[in-house]
This record gives sequence, C-alpha cells and structure tokens, in this order.
Amino acid sequence: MSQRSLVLLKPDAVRRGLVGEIIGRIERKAGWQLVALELRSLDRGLLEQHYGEHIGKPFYEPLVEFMSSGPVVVLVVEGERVIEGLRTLAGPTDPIAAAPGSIRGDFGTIVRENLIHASDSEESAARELKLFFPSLV
Ligand code: D4T
Repeated sequence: MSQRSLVLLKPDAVRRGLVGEIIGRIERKAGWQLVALELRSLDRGLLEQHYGEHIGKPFYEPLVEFMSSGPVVVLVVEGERVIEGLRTLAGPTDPIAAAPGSIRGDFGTIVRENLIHASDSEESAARELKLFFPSLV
C-alpha cells in the first residue's frame, strides 16, 4: 500500500543541525522515497490551517511562535505504509515517553520542541499535502 506523508523537520531540528541525521533515517527505510524537499519559513496563516484542531488550547500560541521561529524542512515521503511507519520512526509526541531508537526518543526532551511532524492518517496527509504543496500531483 504505497502512500504519501507530509513531514516537517521543525525549527529545533534545523537549528541543532539534525536535518541530515533525520532525513538519513527516513531514506534508509527500504523503498521509501523523497518526492519533495524544501527549506521554508512558515507564516502564521499556514500554521493556523495546519494546526487548526489546536486553536484555543493553552499550548497553541507558543506552538505557533515556535514553529515560526526559524526555517523548517518540508518533505513529502512516498512508500509502503509510510504514514504509520513515519509515526513509528518519530515516536510519540512527548519525547521523554518516546523509546530510544525513535527520532524524538533519541534527540528530544521538550514536548513543543519535538523535532518532527508526520501526517497521522490518510485524511490528514491529503489535507496537509494540498496545504503545503498545492501543485504536487
Ligand atoms: P505534530 O502534529 O507536530 O506531528 O505532533 P503530534 O501529532 O505528535 O501531536 P499533536 O498534534 O497532539 O501536537 C501538535 C504539536 O503541539 C505540540 N504540543 C502538543 C505542545 O506543545 N504541548 C502539548 O501539550 C501538546 C499535546 C507538539 C506537537
């Protein structure tokens, strides 16, 4: 079942020089491919749409501040069961609860600065791909 997922390497990953390390882990999964890759600064409007489900929650404003605090790497990854697989590779939202071997488990400590976003379902992936790469077919 080949799928596509939208991945963001968050500003902490870029600032800490972990882009190569994280992309390397994604590339080493057999059969997965990068189909888009870009360094981009995200504006508030886009972040509002991306994180719309969290508007009004206490962590929303600091999250938007953080996500617009520096460039992110925006990726589209394609391959076998890539949506579930990238969530496994990333680990759970809280890096302290994430297992060693996962990206968040190996490199993170703070929930907000958890290094990577990956689409959490086929529906989210379709929405996010359209939002970040409207011309990608
Ligand atoms: P993303 O969407 O960035 O891949 O993260 P998750 O899918 O793992 O988690 P999420 O949507 O619940 O949270 C989005 C984003 O908000 C930050 N966050 C989350 C935070 O700063 N405080 C919190 O209490 C929660 C739950 C981290 C990820």
